[in-house]
Amino acid sequence: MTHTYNVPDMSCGHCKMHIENAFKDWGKATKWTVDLATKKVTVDSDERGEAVARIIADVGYTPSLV
Ligand SMILES: [Cu+2]
Repeated sequence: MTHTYNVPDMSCGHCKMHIENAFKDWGKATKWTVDLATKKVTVDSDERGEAVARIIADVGYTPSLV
């Protein structure tokens, strides 16, 4: 299942790397894309949307459903 979130408070390459690393460490997503231009994070995972959102929130950003 694909989950997409708006993350308006990510602003630079550091933010992108931070979130990408969080999903890498999580190990429950098969694919993730962090797009700074559109401020969207798209994640393929069988986990619930809340779990995906929590990964983003835990590294300091504010996800909201698209
Ligand atoms: Cu940043």
